[in-house]
Amino acid sequence: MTVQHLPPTTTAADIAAALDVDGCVVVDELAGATIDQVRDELAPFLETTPFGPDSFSGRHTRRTGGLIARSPAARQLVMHPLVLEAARTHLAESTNIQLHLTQLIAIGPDEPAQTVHRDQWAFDFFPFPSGYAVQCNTLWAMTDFTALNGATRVIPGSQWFEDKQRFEEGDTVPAEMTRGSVLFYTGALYHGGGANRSLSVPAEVARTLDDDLLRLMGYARGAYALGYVDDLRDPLAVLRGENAGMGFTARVDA
Ligand SMILES: O=C(O)CCC(=O)C(=O)O
Ligand SMILES: [Fe+2]
Repeated sequence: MTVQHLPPTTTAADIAAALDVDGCVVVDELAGATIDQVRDELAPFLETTPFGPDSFSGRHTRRTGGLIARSPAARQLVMHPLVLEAARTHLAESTNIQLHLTQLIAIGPDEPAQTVHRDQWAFDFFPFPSGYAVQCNTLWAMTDFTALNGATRVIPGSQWFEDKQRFEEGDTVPAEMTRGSVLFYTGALYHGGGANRSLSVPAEVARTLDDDLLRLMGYARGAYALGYVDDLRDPLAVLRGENAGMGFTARVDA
């Protein structure tokens, strides 16, 4: 079970074909520099957005809406010709299509995985006939999506499953993708936001801190058998890239 990736030179027909089979597909690095503009334009709004009010929205997650008004660059993503053509092809049974909502989602450290769901349940849980596409969603990666930092979890092919099913994280796979890539998925696909298990201080920030502070933060062995990395290596040495050749490769890259 994996998520198909298509190159940015792909066609709407290929995206729609992948959606028919898997219910989801990633187009790699389609956004180009627009993603930086969107990030810059939305940064002040994201900062003042409160955390979610419930576990579905995510109590460690910020959801900034109204992107059409708040970010001119986001309009380019919404109006991307390939995206629109793919959506129209996927939703061919409808006379017209309309934008449902826009959101910048920032899943914070320690956020657990979101309940696996279908986005078309937004329509009051109306039981649409199997195979009838009502939504074509796009999730643009503002940062790399990794299994560790909360990449969206999907069940490829699940658009054909029975409605109102419950799934666990273990039934899903992460839609990993690089920044600027976009995940398309149909409204019937079972999916959910991933748990963000990355550290609250990313490694690139940690590397700028003093050893004493890092040791206090946990980059230290707590006791003989507590807190070492792989072959009894000191966590601070691993962060600093020392002893890198010893034992198997450990990565502290979150
Ligand atoms: O955050 C994500 O990756 C997905 C969020 C989602 O599926 C939703 O809020 O409906
Ligand atoms: Fe969703």
